[in-house]
Amino acid sequence: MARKTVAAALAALAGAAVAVTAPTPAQAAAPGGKDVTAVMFEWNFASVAKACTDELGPDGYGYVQVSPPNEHIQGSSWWTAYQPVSYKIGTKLGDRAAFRSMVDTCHAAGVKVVADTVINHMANASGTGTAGSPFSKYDYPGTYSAADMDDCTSPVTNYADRWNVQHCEMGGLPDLDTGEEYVRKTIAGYMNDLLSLGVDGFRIDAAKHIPEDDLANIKSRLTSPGVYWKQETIGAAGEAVQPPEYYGTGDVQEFNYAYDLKRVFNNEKLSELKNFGEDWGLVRSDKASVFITNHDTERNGGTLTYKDGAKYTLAHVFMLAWPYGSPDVHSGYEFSDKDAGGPDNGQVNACYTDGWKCEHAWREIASMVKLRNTAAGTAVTDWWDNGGNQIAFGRGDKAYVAINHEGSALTRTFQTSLPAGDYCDVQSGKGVTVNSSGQFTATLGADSALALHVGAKTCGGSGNGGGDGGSTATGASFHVNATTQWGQNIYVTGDNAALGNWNTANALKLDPASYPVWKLDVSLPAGTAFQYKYLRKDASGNVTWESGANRTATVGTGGLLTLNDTWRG
Ligand code: ARE
Ligand code: CA
Repeated sequence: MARKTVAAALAALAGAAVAVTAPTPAQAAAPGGKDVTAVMFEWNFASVAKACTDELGPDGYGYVQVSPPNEHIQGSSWWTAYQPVSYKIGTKLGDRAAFRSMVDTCHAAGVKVVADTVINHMANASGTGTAGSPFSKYDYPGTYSAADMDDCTSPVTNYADRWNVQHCEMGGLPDLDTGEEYVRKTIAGYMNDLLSLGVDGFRIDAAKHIPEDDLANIKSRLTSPGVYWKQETIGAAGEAVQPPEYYGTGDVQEFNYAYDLKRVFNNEKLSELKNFGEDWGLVRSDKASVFITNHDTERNGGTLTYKDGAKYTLAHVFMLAWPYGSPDVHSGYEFSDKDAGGPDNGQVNACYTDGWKCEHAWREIASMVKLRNTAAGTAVTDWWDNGGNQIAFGRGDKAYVAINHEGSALTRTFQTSLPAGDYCDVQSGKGVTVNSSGQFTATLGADSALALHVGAKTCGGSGNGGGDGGSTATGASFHVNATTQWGQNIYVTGDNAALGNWNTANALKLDPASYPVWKLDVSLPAGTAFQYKYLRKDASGNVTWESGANRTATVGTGGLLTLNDTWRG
């Protein structure tokens, strides 16, 4: 155990003071930039790389966050990743080469990379780590020995006591003495190694358990001391350590944001959200990292989760439209066992298979990322609510969003500040026309949303929808008779880009206005031979394909080919 002398303690304080008075480092999540992070919980590096290319880059995500990449204890539970054994890069998610390649691929797709970084503690176990290093509790050969551990070797028990929180063992995990020169140097060495591989930011796990002065000192040693940091500082009333203490080193994860939204969507009224943010006692907006759920709270019941259906989806729509903090979209997997690690050791062969939820790719969520980017820097305007669970608001002349979290449909003429013209409702994929007074009339089904922005004037992927007069348009008119349950929708996908290339995330939603017949017209060049199939998604994005073989059709030269189909259950 390192017992600090008074002189050493004073020297440490003096060093910290220098770091604290240095200019506040610039944050990578600059206002007006692409500030949405997709958190790919337990995805292996190769799968993250593919998601960057296929979805995150095209959808406008600014960042992707990956699970801890360093050596940790072995085991199938996800939480093994939070028990470090060394700072070698090597876990079931991939080795150093896979990590580097993932960073390069994400950068090529325009997506920056954030690494979840566990630097407060080491493993509470003995054995061999995921990269082959032998270790025992308090001894991690080549990285740390007992002398590098903090003075308190009993568990954190009292969150009202700063010293107990920061120097004892959180969850019984051996606590590093981050006041020590060797420990600071070693942690900075690990983070500099990640920076050398191209990493753009860090989530600092358990930041509350590390004194801010220690973090400032460690950050000052980095090759880019202004790099983006997102610090896990769970704010709770009555605790000694509070999130604003950590503003000097970066953003802080505002857990109360997610707790508040869970309460409002479950038991209160969306109309209360009119001044959501700092007025509610949340941390400074420009320092807040926010989320609807994260890997801990989706397991401990603190927040909404994919098990909450439309509420979960609509809360994301709100978060992404609302100008407070920088949002994280957690992309996880189905579980009944809270300890279970990611399916298939993190290999994602396709979204919505093997339990992967792919929240980042849900149309209702993914489509809002570009809306947020387009509206960046624009304040809320044109707020409307019904005094209950129907709200609508604009982002100046850039965007407009309506959310209906009532059990019945909402038909209304909405007042916006948008320029007149045609828009795509990126939630439903249907066109909306705003008149010269900035108004439009629309019907929103129960538990659904509508979202318009100036970056999406026409619906339908591949540049369809512009120019050509109706009489010369060719394509397919999909009609399928399909009965559904509340919250379910029918989609079509097929073997060409306009139909989403068999990717269920890009499948096209049909219109239920003639229920039980769902309809959609899709423009396709004359002569296009294609295969297609219908699928059903529930409110959480779970996909059910119709049975049987792929359907086939060929577009003629005379307008729309009408396909009268019946769902094959
Ligand atoms: C596992 C076992 C434990 C065992 C431990 C050591 O589950 O039973 O004692 O190993 O052998 C994750 C899991 C833990 C797991 C750990 C290590 O959640 O269950 O422990 O990995 O494998 C506090 C911290 C906060 C922390 C939460 C979980 O302040 O930093 O607890 N969150 C992060 C991560 C977690 C991770 C760790 C830290 C550890 O996000 O996923 O743990 O690296 C109040 C306080 C909060 C406090 C909360 C819960 O709300 O305000 O500050 O959070 O209570 O105690
Ligand atoms: Ca500590």
